[in-house]
Amino acid sequence: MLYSLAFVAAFVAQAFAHYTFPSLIVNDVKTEPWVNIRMTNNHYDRAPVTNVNSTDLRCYTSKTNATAKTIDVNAGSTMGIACDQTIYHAGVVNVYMAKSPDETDVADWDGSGSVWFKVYEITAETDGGQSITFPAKGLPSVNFTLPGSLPSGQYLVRVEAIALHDAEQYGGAQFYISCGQVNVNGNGDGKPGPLVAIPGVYTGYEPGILIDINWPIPQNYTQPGPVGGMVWLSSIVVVVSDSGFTPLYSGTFVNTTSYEFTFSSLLYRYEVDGIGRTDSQLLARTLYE
Ligand SMILES: [Cu+2]
Repeated sequence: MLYSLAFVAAFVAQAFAHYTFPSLIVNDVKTEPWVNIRMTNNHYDRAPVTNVNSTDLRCYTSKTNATAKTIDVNAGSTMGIACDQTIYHAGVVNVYMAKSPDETDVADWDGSGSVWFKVYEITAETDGGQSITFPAKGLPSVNFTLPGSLPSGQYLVRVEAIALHDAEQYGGAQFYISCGQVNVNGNGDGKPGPLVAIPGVYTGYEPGILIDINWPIPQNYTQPGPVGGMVWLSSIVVVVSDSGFTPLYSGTFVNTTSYEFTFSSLLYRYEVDGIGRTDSQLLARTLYE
């Protein structure tokens, strides 16, 4: 009898240590569980996805085949994705969105292809090896601002809380995932990117996924996934690559010696130094500095 009580207690503790993200927060109101978010396979046991190559890394609905009701949100507003309890484990968070193709109701769309862009992240804080902390740990929800330049239309919005407490071995990171459906209203003319496929975005060997967070204390932390934040260019013309630079964005040429681009809703104009100089390096430096 004592033995079985202990077993039950251990099982309950394990289930409690896991979590799901069943609700959106729109206009400060938390939606009912699994109404605007597709019910995930783990809605009962809360077990995470650990195989980054699985289709379940996307929306975790292979068994439920769930769809959801699409809810209106405004570009530029703050919304959230709520946990059923709090984010219990040490780890980091990414929020991705993907716009459903024209003429396709997002409720009928699976989010396949290179369609996902990152809109928000909560990374780890390090200080060169003295400590590592995880600001996402303990949060009841992940709240973020929808970019004002987000084009109107229907989107999947996907939260990914990556628990790293057992991540020192391959496949040990735990992905807590869900996908909501939103209809974005606004006049945004941004061009979200870079775009990635999910699964496909991770190999599982990224330094922010395969990592021992305990010992030795990591000196730094690299957030998994594409760079977030530098993604709202409404006048992208070309993507260029220079030796020594990762491929980056270029702007629209105003004339032969200047160009301009929009980033985070601000218009930037740069004068190019000297006739005939390519703009790519200059812009790359500008964005990174
Ligand atoms: Cu857990």
